[in-house]
Amino acid sequence: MEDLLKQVLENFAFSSDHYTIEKTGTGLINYTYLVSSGNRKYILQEINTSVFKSPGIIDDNISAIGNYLHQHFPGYYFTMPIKALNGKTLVESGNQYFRLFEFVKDSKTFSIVNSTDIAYEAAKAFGRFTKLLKGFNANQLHQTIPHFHDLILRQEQFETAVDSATTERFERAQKLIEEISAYTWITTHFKQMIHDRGFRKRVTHHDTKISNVLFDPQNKSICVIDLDTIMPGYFFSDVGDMMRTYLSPAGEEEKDLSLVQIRDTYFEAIAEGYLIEMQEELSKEELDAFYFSGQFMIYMQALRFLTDFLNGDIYYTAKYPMHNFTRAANQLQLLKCYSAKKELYENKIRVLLTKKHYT
Ligand code: GN1
Ligand code: MG
Repeated sequence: MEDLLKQVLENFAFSSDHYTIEKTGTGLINYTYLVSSGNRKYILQEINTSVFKSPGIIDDNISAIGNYLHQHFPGYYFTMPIKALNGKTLVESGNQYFRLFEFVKDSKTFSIVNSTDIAYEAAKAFGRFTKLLKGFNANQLHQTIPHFHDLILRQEQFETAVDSATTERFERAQKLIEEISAYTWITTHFKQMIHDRGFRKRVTHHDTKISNVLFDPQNKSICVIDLDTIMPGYFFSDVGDMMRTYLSPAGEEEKDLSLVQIRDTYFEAIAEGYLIEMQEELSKEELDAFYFSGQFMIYMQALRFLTDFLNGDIYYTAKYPMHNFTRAANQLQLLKCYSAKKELYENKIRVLLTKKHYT
């Protein structure tokens, strides 16, 4: 591997005795390295091509968006990959694909949200991203993963996995399969929503976990990162993934389910941060679905983890035998806790929307 990385970096004019490489990042899909050279740092990333089958289209999307933002909002910070010596931002080496980013100076990321100010900042950053791109024709973007957040497809994939699982995996998961089936109505509801004209396709990030926002030393957001799944999509993907990943003090890896909880003030922070940017953009139908966003994303992630467990851990990196099962159980617990808040949270949104200036 080291030789391969060396070879890749040569494409960016790095000479091998002038830098060090270490593995970094918490993503479940791509492989990320921190490259240090003198007082400069870079992020080198290998794209996982079993997930992203055509890496070139990610590159096209990022440059289309980057160029638009640069032209219309020159002050907006957007991380563009660095050009290699041949002028390209995507480097292929032995059927593996890499890109290099400058490490944003003095930036940091969080892996868990531990203050409402951080949740607010992140939600505002993702809302602003979609808002600034409202004049950009989302349909010109490629689908980097076709049907990525199509819950109808995820439901079908889950049902196929239930039917084709080994007896051992099926028996281990049987109780969880039964419990998750009580939430199939979420897929039915999604189906109705996407046929409703009130729901618009916009430029959506599709992976709004907290580690995908860079913060400055004062804990203000600098920019959003991890741009691979930027595609046309619905606002509820982004809002829902924030609910999924910011509301609980324990993340999706937590095995002790009693630690999975929902924090009301974090719900408020997400809603305030996102809506300060996006309230004017969203239709009445979309605003009405604000709370549902969380159910949609938490349910979909529970399905995806359980599907992968039933399929024998072929998609998400599994570090121990029951890893994807445990992740699915964690997400189902989160879904139960979140669903218990329906009335309270729908009311919070109603109150928030009646206040004109809520900063
Ligand atoms: C994957 O690799 P990462 O952490 O950026 C996944 C997301 C899931 C997430 C769950 C392309 O994201 O959809 O929400 O894991 N990305 C892809 O942790 O499948
Ligand atoms: Mg990602």
